[in-house]
Amino acid sequence: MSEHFEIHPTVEAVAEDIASMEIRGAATIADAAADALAVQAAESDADSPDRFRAELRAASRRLVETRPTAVSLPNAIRYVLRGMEGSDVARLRASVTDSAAEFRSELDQAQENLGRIGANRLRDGDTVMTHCHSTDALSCVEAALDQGKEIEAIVKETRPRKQGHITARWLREMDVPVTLVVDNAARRYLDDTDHVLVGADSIAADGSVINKIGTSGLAVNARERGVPVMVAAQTLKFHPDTMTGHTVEIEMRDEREVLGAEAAEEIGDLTVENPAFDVTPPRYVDAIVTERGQFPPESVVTLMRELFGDQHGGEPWEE
Ligand code: RI2
Repeated sequence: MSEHFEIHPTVEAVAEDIASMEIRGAATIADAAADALAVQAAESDADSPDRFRAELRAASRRLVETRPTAVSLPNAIRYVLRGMEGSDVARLRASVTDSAAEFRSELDQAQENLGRIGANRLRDGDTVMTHCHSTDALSCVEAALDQGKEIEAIVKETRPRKQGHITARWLREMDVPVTLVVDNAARRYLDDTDHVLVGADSIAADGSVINKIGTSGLAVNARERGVPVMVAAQTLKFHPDTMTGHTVEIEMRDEREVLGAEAAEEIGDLTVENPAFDVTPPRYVDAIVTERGQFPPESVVTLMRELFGDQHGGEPWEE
């Protein structure tokens, strides 16, 4: 039987907030997870290096099990745990807090660099269509505005949780004119759109983009209307397991996000399905914009090999 290890209340709270989507968005989840591990390390009262490492692994497992699709979460945890080294608890503690701080600052830097690269694709006067809420995608708009370009946005509401509202709010804070449309209106408004601009929760080795449910339909429609699809995704979104044939698990969320208890009762016996993400095949994507440059989706595998090629074997949080 595995021993029970103390999980810090902050880690517990962050795990709950990720699961309930109080903390959401792939980059934000990664940032919060790294920070939670730093708290676990800083406040651990483990009396031996083995005990300290075991605690950090237990906290990591608690975080990694919250949501299955955004690979930024395990990638963040791998980064922090790989930095854990030292022969005594004090050194181990310092290595984890340093590693988490380094991860978080690289994350910020990567998003800024990505934004500048993505902004080069946007011309003065362009209109982008967004889906869901992605900080990577919005960093491209922000950088374009910094370059003095005028950008407008058509924002898809994004059922079931209407995360398009968050995008609309952020864009309005940047003074970008926003037109909010229901998801079903997207094809009609593609005629007024210069770029579809979305984020990603995971990028597979073949260049498939795993993003909020509805992205694939939007991309197919955009291709039919001749509108380019740009995916803003830091390399933190690259899914290393897909290099060895694994597929990305699609999270199924509570049916109540789609249909409330009262409405369900009124309709009668039925099945409600609520997949949070879908897979857009690479042929519908024009460019994946990362902090390392922009890539045709089919070529991301080369960069993935460079970044993850040497990572084999078990996960660092396994017992
Ligand atoms: P950033 C979100 O998932 C959306 O699908 C969004 O496109 C993606 O994360 C990336 O977000 P959810 O957590 O990392 O809302 O670009 O289910 O912020």
